Amino acid sequence: MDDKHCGNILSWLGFQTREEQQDVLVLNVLLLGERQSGRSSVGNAIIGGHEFQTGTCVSGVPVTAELGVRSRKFSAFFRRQGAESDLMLRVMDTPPTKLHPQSLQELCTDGVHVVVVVVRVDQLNENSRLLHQAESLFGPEWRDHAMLVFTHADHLGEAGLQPSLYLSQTSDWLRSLAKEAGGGAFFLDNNSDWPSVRGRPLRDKLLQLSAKNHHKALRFRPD
Ligand SMILES: Nc1nc2c(ncn2[C@@H]2O[C@H](COP(=O)(O)OP(=O)(O)O)[C@@H](O)[C@H]2O)c(=O)[nH]1
Ligand SMILES: [Mg+2]
Repeated sequence: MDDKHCGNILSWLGFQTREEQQDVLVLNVLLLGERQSGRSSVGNAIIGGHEFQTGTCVSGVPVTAELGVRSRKFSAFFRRQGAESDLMLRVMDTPPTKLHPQSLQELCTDGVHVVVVVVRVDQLNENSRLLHQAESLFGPEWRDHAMLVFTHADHLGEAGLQPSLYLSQTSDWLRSLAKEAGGGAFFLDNNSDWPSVRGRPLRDKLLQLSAKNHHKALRFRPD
């Protein structure tokens, strides 16, 4: 008898398979960032695969301008109330021009648990419009659900610059956000390791941050 039939008979007899017993926590993660900031690469690290297309612009047109959601379930990722629990991450990649609350709401009807603001360390980041976008999508409480991810951290390493020194010299809005964001700041080198490996600390942070907010989701404000 194969496992499938075995499972059916067990559930017919009233037993639950391991899969059915397992608790699942679903977290919705929204990525915000300018074009070429490394947003899709961060999405891949979080998901632990190559789900989002990444790359450079061709004649100023990005390789993908779609609003995309990718999900992945991480089995037995953590324990709660003494039992193993799965973590299901639903990651939304949002090209900056497609940030309409209505379409985001349709993709994510349960709201957003964590907002990941993606910024490159090797560019001047004077413009703080991401802050205004996030604020108009969710209101001021979004900062409790925010995490700042600096990509291209390999360039800091090459320049011999410590993340703390970089933070002390970066734009005011980034320095304040790094302090105020519930999940703080995280430096990511998307060139190192496999997405599944380099994403692990990010997934841990996302889970910690959401737990700090009692897994409450932010709701989109109407237009
Ligand atoms: N050196 C380096 N390149 C990166 C890093 N993150 C992303 N990239 C590259 O930057 C380009 C744009 O990344 P992508 O994730 O597509 O950016 P998006 O337009 O914001 O979605 C791609 O060629 C990536 O491979 C990083 O941490 N270091
Ligand atoms: Mg992209």
